[in-house]
Amino acid sequence: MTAGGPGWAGGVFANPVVAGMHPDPSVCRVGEDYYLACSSFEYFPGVPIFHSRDLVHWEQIGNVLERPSQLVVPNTTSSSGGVYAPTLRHHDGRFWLIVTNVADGGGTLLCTATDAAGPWSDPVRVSGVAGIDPDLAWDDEGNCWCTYAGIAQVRIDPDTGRTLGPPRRLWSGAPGAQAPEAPHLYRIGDHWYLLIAEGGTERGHAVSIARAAAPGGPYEPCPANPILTHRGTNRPIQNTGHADLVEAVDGSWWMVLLGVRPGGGTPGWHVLGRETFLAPVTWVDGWPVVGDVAPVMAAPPWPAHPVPTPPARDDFDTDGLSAHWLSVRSRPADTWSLTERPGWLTLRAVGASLDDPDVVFLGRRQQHLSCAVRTLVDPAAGRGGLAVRLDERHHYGIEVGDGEVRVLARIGSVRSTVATRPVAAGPVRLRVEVLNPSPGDRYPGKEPDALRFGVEASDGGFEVLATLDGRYLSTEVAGGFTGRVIGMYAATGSVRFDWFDYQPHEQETAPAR
Ligand code: 6LW
Repeated sequence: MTAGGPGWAGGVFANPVVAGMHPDPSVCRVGEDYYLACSSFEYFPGVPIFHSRDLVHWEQIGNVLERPSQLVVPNTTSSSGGVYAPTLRHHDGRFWLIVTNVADGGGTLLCTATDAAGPWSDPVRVSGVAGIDPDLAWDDEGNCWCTYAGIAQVRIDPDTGRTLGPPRRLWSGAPGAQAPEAPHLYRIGDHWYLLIAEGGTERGHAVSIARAAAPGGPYEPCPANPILTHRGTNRPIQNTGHADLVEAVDGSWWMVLLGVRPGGGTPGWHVLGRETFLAPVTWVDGWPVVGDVAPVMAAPPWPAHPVPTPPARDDFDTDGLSAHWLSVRSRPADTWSLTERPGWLTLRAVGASLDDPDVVFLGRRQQHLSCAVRTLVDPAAGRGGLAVRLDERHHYGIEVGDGEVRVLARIGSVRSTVATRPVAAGPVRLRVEVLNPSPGDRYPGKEPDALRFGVEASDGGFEVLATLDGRYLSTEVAGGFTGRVIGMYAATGSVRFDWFDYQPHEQETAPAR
């Protein structure tokens, strides 16, 4: 492996480059700065946005859809509904972000900003786009082309959202391929390149490409298609697809893509959702050739630009919530407060449990295969606690209230109180440990990980009340497009949290953030 530029430990970097549920990455470069956006589904705020100087270290700088005027995800929206697959571009001095909110009548939304960190505009609706995964590209005449899943294309006025002319079909990958989607269109040299995903976002996922002399085609498929797939392999990173290309400052090319890290025995369960990976790209005979997508990669030839790791503990001593905090569907102002008891987060219950679409939950993506999550909760005026959430029908939690700590599990239509223990009045430390003790153990029936729930004494001693199999909080079991989110919730009344602490167990391949 060749050593990279200065600052790369061992001349390598670790994939994924954005760990945890960060799928459908879209990337663009402005000078020496790179920006990346991902899907967010039923969570609020929507479309996390990242900045990097080296394509490997990414720092979340905001969310595109962070106001109710930009994002409506009604309570009728199912999990994995909501915000799908953005495209992020920089054109004419502005950032452009086009995305589908499938919860909102399939609306295609287009927002702009001069600073990628925001504020982003209220969305313009692009009503003539009849598909998910919209892309934006401009030709030399200034025409703006919106290409979307199918694969189809329509010319639009990006300022008003009006479509200009009828949509037309372009190219749909291999004949009969499942789910041609995730198109991105680029002018590179003399050609227009149409990059797509096909095969579905599960184990059959793949990336293919075609090229044409004009944005509307006719398109000539690459003879080497698919240019990327891990289907049928035993590689540790699976489901590779939904990619975007970027030219680095030095003229080299790179691909960001989604992939998953299944664990446990056959058939393998991935629990962190679809994550963002990086791969080098070279050009041979006018076609891109994608390098290996592996957990350890040869570093790029430029210097590393590490980003600050957010502190493990949030003490709730600030005026607002950090960009990585997620609520389910919406975050009504009267459901949370950092000032009601200064230095504490107060959550006020609406939904009665994590089964409910309007549960008041504040969490962050699980980004490490093994981690410990702790909180100090005061249940004097309500009942609530810590939960690991995949969706409404798949979650584990530990909550305190009415003089008792309870471990609760919901798996599909089965609900169970797994353990109970009396506690004295006053604040209680709750703890969840996610243990991935034997990565790579493919023994049939082996779980991908185990989750331990319990209470913590003030000296740090951990009293485990229940240990639960992690496979039931995986995408293979729950279905859909999301991954685990771990956080605090209120089931009744007002529940107060002094701090929330997320600690990776060891230095994993994935960079902490
Ligand atoms: C997204 C589609 C996909 O719209 O999954 O993997 C869908 N690809 O392109 C949801 O993320």
